[in-house]
Amino acid sequence: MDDVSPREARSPGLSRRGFIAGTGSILGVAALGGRAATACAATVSTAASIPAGAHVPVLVIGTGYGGSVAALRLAEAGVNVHMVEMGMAWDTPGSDGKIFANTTSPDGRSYWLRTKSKQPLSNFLGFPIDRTIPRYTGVLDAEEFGGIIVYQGRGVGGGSLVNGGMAVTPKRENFGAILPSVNADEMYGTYYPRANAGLGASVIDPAWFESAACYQYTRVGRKHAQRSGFPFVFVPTVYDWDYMQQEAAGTVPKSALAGEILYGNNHGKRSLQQTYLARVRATGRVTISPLHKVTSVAPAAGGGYTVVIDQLTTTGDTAATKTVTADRVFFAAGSVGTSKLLVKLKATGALPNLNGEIGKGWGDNGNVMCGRANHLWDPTGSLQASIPTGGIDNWAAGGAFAEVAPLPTGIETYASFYLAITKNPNRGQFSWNASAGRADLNWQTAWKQPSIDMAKSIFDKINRKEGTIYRTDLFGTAKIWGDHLTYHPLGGAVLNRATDNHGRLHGHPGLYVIDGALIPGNTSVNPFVTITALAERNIEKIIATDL
Ligand code: FAE
Repeated sequence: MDDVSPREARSPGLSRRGFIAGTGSILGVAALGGRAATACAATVSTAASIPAGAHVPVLVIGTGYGGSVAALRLAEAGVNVHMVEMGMAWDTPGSDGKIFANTTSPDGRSYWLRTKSKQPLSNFLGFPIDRTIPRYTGVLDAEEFGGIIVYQGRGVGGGSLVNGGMAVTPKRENFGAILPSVNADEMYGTYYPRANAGLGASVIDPAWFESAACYQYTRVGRKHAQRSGFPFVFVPTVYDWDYMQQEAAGTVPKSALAGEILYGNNHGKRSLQQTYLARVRATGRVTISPLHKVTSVAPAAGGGYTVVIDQLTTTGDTAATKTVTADRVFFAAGSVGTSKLLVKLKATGALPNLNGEIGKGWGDNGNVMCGRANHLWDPTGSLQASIPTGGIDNWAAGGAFAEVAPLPTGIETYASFYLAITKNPNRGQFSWNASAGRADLNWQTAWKQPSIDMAKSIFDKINRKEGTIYRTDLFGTAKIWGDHLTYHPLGGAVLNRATDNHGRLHGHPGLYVIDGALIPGNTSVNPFVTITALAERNIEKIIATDL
């Protein structure tokens, strides 16, 4: 099987061999069907992944934003790094020629170890739209806790594989409430610009926006916002706008204009694979083991840390358990992944000196969704670019920032759809459930009520002004609010509480947190730029003082 992806073929100077270790072409056979997915599990190569008994200077758990920044800057400083990622490499097309499945036709590639899809919008016209899929180590995890479903990316690139690409820097006046112990001058002078450059963030060409059929839904959203007196703002994204214009012209394969987003974009979106991780790869100092899940970190007898890793098959079984040693370990498993690991390691005595802040300060970034039913003379368009590019800012007055989101169904829905980020003050806590052998989160669905109230500060007013109503058919029957989920988990190992002011975990020198777990529950906008900028800030300090 050929393990050179189309992207690699365009960049022959950079070999992926030896960088992403041990996946071969698992997806090549497996992407589409249950049988193929099962059959291909046996083909997972163990040849080049991290060997049992290895001793590495730095081990990074997870390959999302925090992990990619840490790996890049450490490698540039001359340190060899091994990255361990529980999800797949996502570098090889399936038998349909595509790496990722389309949003409208989920298959095994779409969900992490589920037999039925779990779409954020579960219904349309009241009818359930989830479908049976093969159980497979797919790209989107809908992780269910007591009162909330937390959506997360799984694979090399973490959340960048599945997210909407909205690259938003918070307003400076809000920063003090987001990360109170961090110097805002440094963030806005150095680290936000560094992060935005590294991520490839840019704003849509306003002239093209005004004429593009695929952004009619956003123009309608803007019109309604402005008629009710709310500021509409363009937000930067990491999508390649030139590519999208070519999609619209019909000269390249479509991605954003074919509705690709939630289960990955085959073209156009600059995920971490095309930005930070491409640079990581070019250093020649970093290797990645996909389908490897860290289950334990504990002090090693001779110094450093003993790390236990399960190697997974594509049906989620453990093919091998490996024990390695690392001088330093960076937790970059995402807010949920890092929190779950740390509460377990503290409670089970593996890392007994972690402090009492572990697991605390978790928030959902105030996420709540809703749709509005427009009049028949106010259509939002049958062609909708899957990359949102604008939002309604009512943060100061009403505690809500609402992105004007697409409903890329391919048909006219007469719906406006929104994901609101709100100033919800509620915070959850992870704790170790010893009898069940898992980490629990104590979030309650009722804790979303402040988010609903804040979102209503925008949409009740717009509905009154436009003479329109909320859609009640998207999250069930007769249910207005998508209050059962978040895309933006944050916190659980909060900066300057569970760690020092640069992410060093208290109690165990050489252990660091460098992902969304550091941020106490809310960023006032979409979070990945802030996660990236904070990681840039922290790793610079850690390299200068600890290594
Ligand atoms: P993350 O990117 O989640 O990476 C963590 C990685 O660690 C993952 O690849 C995991 O598979 C891996 N991992 C977890 N546990 C283990 C383990 N035990 N062993 C090995 N590996 C492990 O973390 N944010 C925006 O700013 N703009 C958007 O438009 C946006 N849209 C979104 C849409 C969706 C559907 C979703 C799900 C998220 C969206 N986000 C968006 C959120 C954003 O993707 C998220 O905040 C970041 O990805 C979090 O970055 P971290 O580095 O914390």
